[in-house]
Amino acid sequence: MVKKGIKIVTVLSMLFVLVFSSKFSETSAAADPLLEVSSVRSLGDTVTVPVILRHTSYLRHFQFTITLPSDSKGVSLKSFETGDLFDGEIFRPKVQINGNKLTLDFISQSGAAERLRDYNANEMVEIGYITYDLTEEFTPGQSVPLEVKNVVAKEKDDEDLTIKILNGVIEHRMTVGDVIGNDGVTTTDAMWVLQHIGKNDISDREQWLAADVDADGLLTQDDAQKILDYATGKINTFLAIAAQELTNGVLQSEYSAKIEARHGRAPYEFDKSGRLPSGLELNEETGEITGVPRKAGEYTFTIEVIDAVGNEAERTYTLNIIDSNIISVEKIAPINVKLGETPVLPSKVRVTYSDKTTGMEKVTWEPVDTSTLGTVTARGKVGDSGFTVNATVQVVTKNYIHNINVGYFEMLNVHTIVVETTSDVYAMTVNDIQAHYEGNNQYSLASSTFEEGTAVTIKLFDKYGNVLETKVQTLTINE
Ligand SMILES: [Ca+2]
Ligand SMILES: [Ca+2]
Repeated sequence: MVKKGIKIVTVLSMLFVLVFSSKFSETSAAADPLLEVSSVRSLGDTVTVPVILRHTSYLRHFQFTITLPSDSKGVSLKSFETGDLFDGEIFRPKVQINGNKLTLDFISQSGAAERLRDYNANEMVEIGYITYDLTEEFTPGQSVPLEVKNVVAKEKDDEDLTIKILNGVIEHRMTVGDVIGNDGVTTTDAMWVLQHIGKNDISDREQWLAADVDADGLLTQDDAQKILDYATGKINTFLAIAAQELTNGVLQSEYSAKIEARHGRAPYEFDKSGRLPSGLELNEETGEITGVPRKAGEYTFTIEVIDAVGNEAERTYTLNIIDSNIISVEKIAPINVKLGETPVLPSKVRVTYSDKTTGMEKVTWEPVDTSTLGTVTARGKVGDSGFTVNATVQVVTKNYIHNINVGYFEMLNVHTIVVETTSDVYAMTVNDIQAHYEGNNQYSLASSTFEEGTAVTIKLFDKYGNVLETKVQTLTINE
């Protein structure tokens, strides 16, 4: 009886794979054999990295090495545990650990090639699990690549098996979905998220991002449900497409937007269902939608993504193509607002007209709901053009910036920007140039490339590299 049950499950999972892979069958080639060293995150003092072989029919001999860069700090190889197939019964394992170099060598016990599909209908077998020790030298936000080298793979008749390699990575970050305990994604994480919905008490950006598993910028019941589904094995990925509102396209004017995948393994492949406005195209590798729209109207379409290990996700978008004498509006930088407060949005924006001249147009903003932490979109109307403009508003618990001072040394023609921040801030850039940390939560940058009266973009980051705040500052001397 038990065996029969397993068989039914196997057949169902095969059907599942068939149904879900058919969607992409037109665009993607048949899946090639793939050796995957996982991409994992950890905040603890150890991390376990699965090594997985996918889409491989036969295997007789398999040998490879996994190494870390020699200058990796705080990460050291501890042990390797073989998966069921590779622990001696089917394949004879030879495991060598030499410093941070792991060499694995498996030969089939029968001497002949083994049909791996007989052991797993899902076309993936676990070769094993590597455990690394992590010390304080492996600082938050750091990542270390795990590189696969010297691959020897033989299949039937001792022929070489061509195998794609997906190198691994260890990141000192919070695992997506593992919002408490640093003990993996469990039902406790789902319950925790459920209890924090609407409470607005997650002030740590990294924890917030790890909880928003569906990448829609809000913490909702869907996130808790997805974490529960993951913990109970119903889903095996948090791959998602980040939510965003697409800005208007204008008839006969260049359009560009970028769809972004989250929580999966790059490289990604994008596809669409439904119709894009004629003249626009989706770049299947980058997720960019570009072109010159040829027909006005409202278009709804779905973008699908498949990651490097075959997981899939989708999101539906609406894009308006309008006929306007304004052909583009200057992009508005994301802004922060404190919970419950009104965001300060620009009352005017710079626009480009169809005759290529530019000017300032008034914007009428719709009210923005800042009652919950997360990311919301502010929508504004540009004059009476029919053109709408979006701004990303990040609702946060505190102001990360205490003070900005702009100075000017006339003799050297150098502007200085000094920003006092909260202790959450670990790095700052001005126009993507790294600022210096002066101690006492103070960052500074001096440059002769800045001009009086122009605007610079200040970005603040937390210790994991997440953007805490983006601020556009006009260089007006105030000291
Ligand atoms: Ca957990
Ligand atoms: Ca969410």
